[in-house]
Amino acid sequence: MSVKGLVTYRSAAASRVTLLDSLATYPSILRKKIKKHKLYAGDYVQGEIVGEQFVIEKIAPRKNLLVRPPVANVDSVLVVMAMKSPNFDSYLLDNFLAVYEYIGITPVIIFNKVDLADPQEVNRWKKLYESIGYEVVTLSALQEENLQKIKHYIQGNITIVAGPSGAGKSTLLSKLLGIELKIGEVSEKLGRGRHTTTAVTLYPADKNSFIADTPGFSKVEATYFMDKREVHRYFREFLRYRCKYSDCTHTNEPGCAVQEAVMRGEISCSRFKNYLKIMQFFWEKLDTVCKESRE
Ligand SMILES: Nc1nc2c(ncn2[C@@H]2O[C@H](COP(=O)(O)OP(=O)(O)OP(=O)(O)O)[C@@H](O)[C@H]2O)c(=O)[nH]1
Ligand SMILES: [Mg+2]
Ligand SMILES: [Zn+2]
Repeated sequence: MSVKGLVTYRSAAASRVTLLDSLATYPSILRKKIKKHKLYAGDYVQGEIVGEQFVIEKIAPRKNLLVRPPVANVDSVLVVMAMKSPNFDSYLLDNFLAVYEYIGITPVIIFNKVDLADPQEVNRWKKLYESIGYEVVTLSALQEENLQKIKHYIQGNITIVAGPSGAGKSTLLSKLLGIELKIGEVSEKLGRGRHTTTAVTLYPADKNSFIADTPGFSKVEATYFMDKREVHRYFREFLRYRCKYSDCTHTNEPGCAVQEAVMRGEISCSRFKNYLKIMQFFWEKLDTVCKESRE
């Protein structure tokens, strides 16, 4: 009998499939005739249970595929940033946001370690990103403060927890799921000569909800994923303005409505500075427009 499942574990050497109704999990193999097909965590599959194994016969078309870590059919991304220790880095966050916008997944921003941070500063950043249109949750994973606010973004979804190293992703996931994830040691690395593959596990959260931890990046560059001339499309608030040229990159073009909006204080200096840094463009007006008093 053919049954449906979800690939909840994938490494270079092995995979596991979880049945969605019972959550029973089986080691899985690909049936001979699709042996050459690629298989990822997050793949919805159809197959047969033979003995103790799930034999995959069919892999459903993917709606998306994230590369680092490799997970298919991602519905939701939580970008976790520490507000302190390490210090909040808006450039890193803006790069993360642009990348997920580019992939087509609206990220939810999680500001973690609020127990260590200045509440006013946390609030300032929260307001800024909310004004752009992002959902922002502030919490302390360690002190289990506000964790329930995240449930809403996980329900019924395949979610990945992303963000820089040390942000508290593994801590958050451990507390949320009530499991013991080894902090800083969640994704096992399999050395394969010069190729290193990361194993991915999707943990069951709520009903029909699965969530994956990811190894932290210390650096994410939007331009690694997309062409420089495209980056402006993934800074949401820029899309509210119509420049003289429809393909304006908001750098050296005349009649740039985005630069005018920065000058009027409608677009945050922090965001525009980070954008210009990605574009590696020097705007001579930046220092006068963005005085210290403006974020
Ligand atoms: N004070 C405080 N510390 C936290 C909080 N969340 C996590 N930490 C600590 O921050 C450190 C890093 O936490 P991890 O959960 O390993 O961070 P990570 O994002 O998984 O890091 P990588 O796996 O390297 O990407 C640990 O020492 C945690 O105890 C928090 O809300 N408050
Ligand atoms: Mg971790
Ligand atoms: Zn422009």
